Amino acid sequence: MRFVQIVVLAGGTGGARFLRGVRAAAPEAEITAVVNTGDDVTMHGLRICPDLDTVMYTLGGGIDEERGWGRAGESWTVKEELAAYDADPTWFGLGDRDIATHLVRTRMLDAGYPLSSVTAALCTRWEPGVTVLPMSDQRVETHVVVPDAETGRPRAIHFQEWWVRHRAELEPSAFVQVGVDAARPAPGVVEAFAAADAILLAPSNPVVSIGTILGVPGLREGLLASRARIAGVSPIVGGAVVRGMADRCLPAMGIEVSAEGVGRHYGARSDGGLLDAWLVAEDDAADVPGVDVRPRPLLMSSPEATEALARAALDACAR
Ligand code: FO1
Repeated sequence: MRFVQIVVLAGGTGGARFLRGVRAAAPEAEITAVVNTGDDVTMHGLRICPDLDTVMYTLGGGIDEERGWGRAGESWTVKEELAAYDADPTWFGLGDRDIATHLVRTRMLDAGYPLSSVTAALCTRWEPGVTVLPMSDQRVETHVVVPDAETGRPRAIHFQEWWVRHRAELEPSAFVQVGVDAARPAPGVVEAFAAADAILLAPSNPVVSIGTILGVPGLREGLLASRARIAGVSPIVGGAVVRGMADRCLPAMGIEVSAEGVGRHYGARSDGGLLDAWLVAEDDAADVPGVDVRPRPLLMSSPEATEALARAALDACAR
């Protein structure tokens, strides 16, 4: 089946790589990426959108492949100068090239442009080959509830502090999307679902990426109203994450760290959940009632493997 309009829900590195595969598997299709903005943070006066930038840089050819975020050929002079001033936070890596993106975005946001317009403007330089939409133009920030170092009492810290400063080592008891109640899907998101003939959930973090996107009021309803079939790709292979920290997030939500656990968490569309189909690694048994479970090679170890994975996910959307 040839797809004309494909929508992909995606977070950071894994989602961006998967999108590269979708673009390769369906070069003639209109592809829309609906991207998580819960990781966004303001630092040193700059608005930073990690997942939007990772998608834009990865699809635009500017990503540092080894790090999976930030720019290739990066330098860290400003970061060193900030550290010399002991200017907090010194634990967050702002690259010199990357700062230009944050400066342009911050100036446009301050001038009143919505995040979706800012993202479109930045993408005119990078030409990602897909439409990159933030999940919402309103600010939604993921905070993580962890035990306070001194008192042990629950304290909320920004996701970036948890993930970057503490390497997700502090035990999370909850994830809170600050501002989500006042948020709405960004312009074009619900329209993209309505026009789609395939909808894919990238192998991104089910809690802080896919979960945050789906938590935007009205977004899940728009997704489920689509006539397109919805296929997800498990981010858990053999009971472990391929990359990132989903294994640190899932237990806090009572979700088993397995392809079956995440598949059941997303649920069967026929049963009020999300999935028509669920791609799992070939060695992973996953019993997800009501869902078409398809064992496939999930490791995006090469462009060819990534394209094959994207094609398998699209095949699962074919009627
Ligand atoms: N991740 C790190 O592990 N260390 C960093 O210093 C860091 C800086 C950073 C700056 C800009 C940006 O867009 C992403 C950055 N990330 C860094 C990655 C970021 O924390 C993650 O990409 C997402 O938030 C989680 O997917």
